[in-house]
Amino acid sequence: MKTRAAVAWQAGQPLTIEELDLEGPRAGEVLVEIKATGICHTDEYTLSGADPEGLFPAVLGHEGAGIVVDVGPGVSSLKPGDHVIPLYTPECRQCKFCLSRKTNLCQAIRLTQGRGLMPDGTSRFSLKGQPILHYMGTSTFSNYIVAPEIAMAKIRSDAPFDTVCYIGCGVTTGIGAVIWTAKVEPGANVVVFGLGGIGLNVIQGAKMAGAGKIVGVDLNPKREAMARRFGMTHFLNPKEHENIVDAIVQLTDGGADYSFECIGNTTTMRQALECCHKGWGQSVIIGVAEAGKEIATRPFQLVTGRVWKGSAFGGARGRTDVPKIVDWYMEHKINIDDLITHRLPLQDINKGFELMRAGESIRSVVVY
Ligand code: NAD
Ligand code: AHE
Ligand code: ZN
Repeated sequence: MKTRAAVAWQAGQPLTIEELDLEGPRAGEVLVEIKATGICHTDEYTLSGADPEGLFPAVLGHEGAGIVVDVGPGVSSLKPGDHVIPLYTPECRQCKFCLSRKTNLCQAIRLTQGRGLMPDGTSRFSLKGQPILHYMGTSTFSNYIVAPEIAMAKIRSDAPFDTVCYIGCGVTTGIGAVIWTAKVEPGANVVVFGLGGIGLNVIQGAKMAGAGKIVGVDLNPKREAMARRFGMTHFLNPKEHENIVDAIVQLTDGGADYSFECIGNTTTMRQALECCHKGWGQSVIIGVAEAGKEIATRPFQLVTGRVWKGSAFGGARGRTDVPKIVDWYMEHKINIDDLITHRLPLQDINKGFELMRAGESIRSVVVY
């Protein structure tokens, strides 16, 4: 069949809209009509050329929602008509990682996913016979996709696609990092570096967890009002402080119980660790740093009890946890609507990237 898709031909170039050929689902795969997709900073990171796994030409996008149209042989958990959110972190429930119960990082298809291919080592997308690569196993910048059954969360059918698509990455990443990775307890002081599409969901998660002070740090003063609406109690702009770590330590009576880096900058990663409370403060890295970048701190920071951690997809086990987050949204326990600042048709997808680069949007959603 044919599918309209935004193709990334090479790093740093705008996407172009193409009519691609899409092969049907093979064993264990499903065909999904994507109804809406968010644009996450990770798409921009890969498009920029900074992702060591970034391959071109590819169909980017990993924050979608849609409807199953067809299923391949052996698919048992999904049928045509089911509403789904594609998962860049699948959940096979059989691999060593899934069975460990210690991580959400299912590795069943990670190798081929990182090479832009389906688990059998081939791509379902092509243009005039030239294969076009998948991305993160999801490629939600295409109106139709093929993906493995284990990489689909089945969700309730009354949830609107143009908001719950954000649960495919940003909402789950931010809220999950607080409740599943850090396990923030009531009264804890939380510091959030970067108040974009991820950081604002960390703030929303911290509020849900009953955090005490919730301190937001961002260079963009426009982020303050929105962050306060989601539960931030104090805002710090690093431009207004000689030493941001000292400012945080002073504000939090000795340091953060939990900090979250939601930028992808190795300098702020160090600050996020070093602003943590001596003896127990934990810093969670969510931001994705460019190829070649490394983090540094004095080991003394760890010797004296601070803990450095990371979180991917909020520690969520997608097929199990994503449907629950959709329920939270439908029950008005979490707010997604206010974070979606722009809706665009596919042909304007590059505008969505420009809005992100300019700091004008929180989330832009492409509606097919
Ligand atoms: P975004 O562009 O919406 O937000 C980034 C925010 O950081 C902006 O508000 C910007 O003003 C602020 N910022 C930039 N530089 C800063 C600095 N030096 N000091 C203070 N603030 C600064 O991006 P996003 O979609 O929220 O993504 C944030 C990061 O999280 C990215 O690196 C993205 O790749 C990563 N991410 C990781 C996961 C994961 O599973 N680990 C999931 C999604 C996104
Ligand atoms: N290819 C990148 C990896 C980037 C990365 O860390 N991705 C996160 C999700 S970001 C979503 O917006 C993730 O899930 N990581 C775990 C994994 O297995 O990729 C690089 O830098 O190499
Ligand atoms: Zn993302």
